[in-house]
Amino acid sequence: MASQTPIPPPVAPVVRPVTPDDGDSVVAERKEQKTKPPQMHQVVMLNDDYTPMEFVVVVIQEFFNKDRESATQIMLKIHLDGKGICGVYSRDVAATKVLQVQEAARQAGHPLQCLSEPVD
Ligand code: TYC
Repeated sequence: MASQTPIPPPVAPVVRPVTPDDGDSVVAERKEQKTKPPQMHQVVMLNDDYTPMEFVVVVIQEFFNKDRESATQIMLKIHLDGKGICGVYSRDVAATKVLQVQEAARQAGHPLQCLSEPVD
């Protein structure tokens, strides 16, 4: 019969004595939990030469919840400046607004364009 290696007796764990603080100790401080507000995105509408003003006003009213007066002001700003902000939202909501506008424009056969971009 093969001789078996004897199992060594259990070794007691090394317990270091608690030493007094020598001044070199570093204590990790718990960081204050700071949740940053989410990055907001603005939906920018672009001017073009073909989309009727009335269509743009209705789109701004419908998808950006503006009254007729505000929607008209925004449309005129876009018409004059080349682009304008229709609203500021979380990233997903802004992306949805862009899709809604693109789909409405496509259905109506207008080249109206808009995009979403992070607000600085
Ligand atoms: N420039 C267009 C016109 O004269 C009107 C328009 C305004 C088009 C805003 C797009 O985002 C736009 N019919």
